[in-house]
Parts: sequence; structure tokens; C-alpha cells
Amino acid sequence: MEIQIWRELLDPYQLAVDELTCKFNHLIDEYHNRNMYCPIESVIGRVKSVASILEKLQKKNIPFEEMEHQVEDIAGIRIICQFVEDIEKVAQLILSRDDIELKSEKDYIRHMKPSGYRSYHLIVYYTVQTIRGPKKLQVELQIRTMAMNFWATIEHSLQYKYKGNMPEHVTERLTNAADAIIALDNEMSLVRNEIMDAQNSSQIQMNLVTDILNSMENLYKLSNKREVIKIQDEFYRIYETHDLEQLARFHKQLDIIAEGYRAQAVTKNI
Ligand code: 0O2
Repeated sequence: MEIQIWRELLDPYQLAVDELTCKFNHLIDEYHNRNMYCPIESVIGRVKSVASILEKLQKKNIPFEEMEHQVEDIAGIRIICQFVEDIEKVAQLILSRDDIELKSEKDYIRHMKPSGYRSYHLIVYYTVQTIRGPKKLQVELQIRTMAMNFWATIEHSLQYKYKGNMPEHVTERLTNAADAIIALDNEMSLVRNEIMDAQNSSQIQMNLVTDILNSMENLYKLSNKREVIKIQDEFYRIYETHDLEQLARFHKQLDIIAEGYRAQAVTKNI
């Protein structure tokens, strides 16, 4: 098939990948801006390469006309979570959306593949708008932990290297590594609450500091420099204490000071 035709065919899939990646990244931002723990650590997407599509058509004996119907992962999104518990949360989040319709799910976490592969897959329908009108596409969403992703990435490279003839000693090592990944995910789940608390505090601190710096920047415009320098020194002093409550109080005081200056400016202008 001509390159141009492949491009036309795959273009809407690229749009779906771009849109969904953007939407999931926006969800991450929303959680962070609200100082909430985010069950999504990161998101990546890809459109399957032409070579990889052709290989699948051949392997599964799929006629070309059936490609868009039978190859479910032309568009693929991978959502990485920190903890196994987050995977279900993310799946629920996805299934509650209006722009995504479920076709099928595959739970390779409860039912690990013989290779040792673990991941939660959703095959969904997603509609993109093209110059020819709306197009409903299939997208594969893979949801897995960072540890599962580490294993799958390494195993995928080895599969590619050995092309179905993986030496026994390598298979054995991969099986051992898959067991270690299960143990690691379980261990991490046991300290999940503590890790979440620590990450929440760090997110709250980051947001507070950003707000304070914005307020100080505004004060520069409204008040005299000497006063702002004094406020800045006070900020550094409090920042070094790592005390979130003090930082939050300082932020409130800063707001009150800024409000006072704004009121003065309004009175002057009258
Ligand atoms: P790629 O290069 O990631 O696109 P099949 O691919 O024929 O075995 P099917 O019906 O497409 O099976 O669905 P399945 O088994 O759920 O696999 C879908 C995708 O999951 C795969 O796409 C891989 O990305 C991933 N996957 C499934 N099994 C394994 C595994 O044992 N190891 C690794 N590393 N990944 C796996 P593709 O098209 O095979 O590959």
C-alpha cells in the first residue's frame, strides 16, 4: 500500500493518541493542583508502526480490509501507576468518562500471562473529528505499575532480540524477575499510605510556594521595595523550617497585605 494511504489511515489514530495523552496529563495536573494524590504517575502513547501492523496481520491471518476492526491496538495508551491499588481506580476513572466507551477488558494482573506479563488492558472506542467528519476508533489502554512496566519493557526487548527463540536460561531469569516484581509491588502496597502522605505534603508545599512567589511578585508592583525585601527574608526563614502550617499562615498574611495595598491604590485613584 502507498505511504500516503497509510498516512491517511493512521492520521486519525495519531489524533486519538494525542488527544487522550493530553486529557490524561490534564487529569494529573488537576489532582496536583487540588493537592490530591494522583493515581496516575505518567502517560505515554503511540501509534503502532506499519511494520508492526503488517506483522500482526500476517501472524493472525487478518485480511487488510479487516485491519481496523481486528487490530485493536493501532492506537495505544500506556498509563503508569505507582501502586497496584491505583490501577482499579484509574480503570474506574476511565469507565466513568463520557468520551470513552468500553469494548472489552483483559485482566493480566489477576490472570498473569505464562510469560510473566502483568498489566490491565481496556479496549475502548474513542471518537475523533476529522475533515471527513467523526471517526470512531479502537484504542488499547494498558494500565500497569512502574514495576510491571519495567519488566514488560525488558521482556519486550528480549522478545524482539530472540524472535520467539528465547534461550531457556533467559526465560528462567525473566520468570524469576516476574516473581520479584510481584513481591516488590506487594511490599510497596504495604507502605502506600506513608508514601502517599509524603507525596501529598510535598505537593502541598510546592503549590504553596508557587502561590507565595506569585503574591510576592504582585507585591513588587504595589508596594515599596524595602518592604518586599523584608517579606522575602521572612519567607526564606519560614521556608527553611519545612513547617507547612507556618507556610500556609504566611501565605494568608501575604494575601491580607496585598489586599491592603490594592485598597490603598483604589482610594488614591478616586
Ligand atoms: P506491541 O509491540 O507492544 O504493539 P497478541 O499480540 O497476538 O499476543 P493480542 O490479541 O493483540 O495478542 O492482545 P494481547 O495479548 O492482550 O497483547 C496486546 C499487547 O499487550 C501487546 O501488543 C503487548 O504490547 C502487550 N503484551 C501482551 N503480552 C505480552 C507479553 O508477554 N510481554 C510483553 N512485554 N508485552 C505483552 P503487541 O502487538 O504484541 O506488541
